[in-house]
Amino acid sequence: MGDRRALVTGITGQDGSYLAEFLLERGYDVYGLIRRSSTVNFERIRHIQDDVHLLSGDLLDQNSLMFAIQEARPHEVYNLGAQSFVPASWAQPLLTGEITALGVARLLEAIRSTDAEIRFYQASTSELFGKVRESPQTETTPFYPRSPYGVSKVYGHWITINYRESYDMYACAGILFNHESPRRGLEFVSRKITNGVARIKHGRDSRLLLGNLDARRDWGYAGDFVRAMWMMLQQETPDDFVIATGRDRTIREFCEAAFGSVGLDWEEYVQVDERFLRPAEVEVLRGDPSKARRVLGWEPEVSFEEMVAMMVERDMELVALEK
Ligand code: NAP
Ligand code: G4F
Repeated sequence: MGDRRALVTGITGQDGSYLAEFLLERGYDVYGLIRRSSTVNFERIRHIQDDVHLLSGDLLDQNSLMFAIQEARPHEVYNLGAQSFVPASWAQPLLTGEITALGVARLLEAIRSTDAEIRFYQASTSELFGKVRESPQTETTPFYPRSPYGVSKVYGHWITINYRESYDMYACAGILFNHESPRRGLEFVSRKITNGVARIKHGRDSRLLLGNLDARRDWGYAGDFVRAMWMMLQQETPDDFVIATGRDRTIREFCEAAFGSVGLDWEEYVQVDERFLRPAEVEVLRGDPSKARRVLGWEPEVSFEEMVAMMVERDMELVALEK
């Protein structure tokens, strides 16, 4: 048993799995909230499944959050659970709001009524900036979200700050820019590309259909970004931080790096398909992580090129194993 206990919502997701590993390495007792599903989706946490405590619950269900807090008695809660895929938020705007916006308030209420000393991390996002008002974006850049997901995250962000200011709770929001890894969901553009590269290289596919190739993102590595979440909760006073690499690239450049890492020319395989365009696009995101560097001492360790190579390599292995 460790001295510190942490509860992670979204533990089955990309970030949840890396954060759980990170906390276990630091001797934490790690509790993870799992929502019921008819098929098991523990792919990302299978290797640590016996080392963590899994609790049944859902951000839609207030009582389940109360029980989870009472059961885990955590010192720290990391709220990573969300409907996190931007296009799905146009298809299901109300559900996205229930989970990604009101889910934050439900969890904060569960904490406040159980033990207001618990430290809270909210997974805020660069999608808050949307149609950006200035570049690069900092902690003080005004928000202009461009999707029901972004709008929901604005609520999650402000309710976190509001609970800090209303109840003196230790609640932080990390405004994280896009971060990727071999565990990224297949629907996000980075993994869609690296998986596509592997399928093409193995002769399983002949083309890759994408949407807007001109969009720009500030892509970092998920393993580096979960470290920043923990660092935020170790400060004397709670605060909000932008976590980013400070460099943006286009989807084309991502394609060039991914296809290039296995000796392919992306332009021979990538085609634009209008089905993947969005009703309102976030054209460009680039964060300024100066405050995180200065106050937290946080620096990313894995470069863009290393991350892309790592993702392609893993997808090459996975596709080779597919029957
Ligand atoms: P992800 O892979 O999509 O994982 C989302 C997690 O949320 C999954 O574990 C999912 O569980 C869980 N979840 C969904 N609905 C839930 C509900 N009703 N109750 C409880 N849990 C629920 O997302 P991620 O990339 O790890 O991102 C983690 C968090 O950071 C999210 O809040 C995301 O919006 C935010 N964020 C991500 C990025 C990024 O670039 N990755 C950047 C900024 C912010 P199931 O496995 O059961 O679906
Ligand atoms: O990889 P994406 O789907 O990520 P997006 O929309 O930036 O959101 C991710 O990062 C946010 C942080 O800024 C998180 F809050 C959020 O939860 C999620 O993790 O799309 C990136 C860009 C977009 O501009 C999109 O239009 O890639 C463009 N894109 C072009 N073709 C595509 C595709 N995106 C997807 N998913 N699929 C395509 O075929």
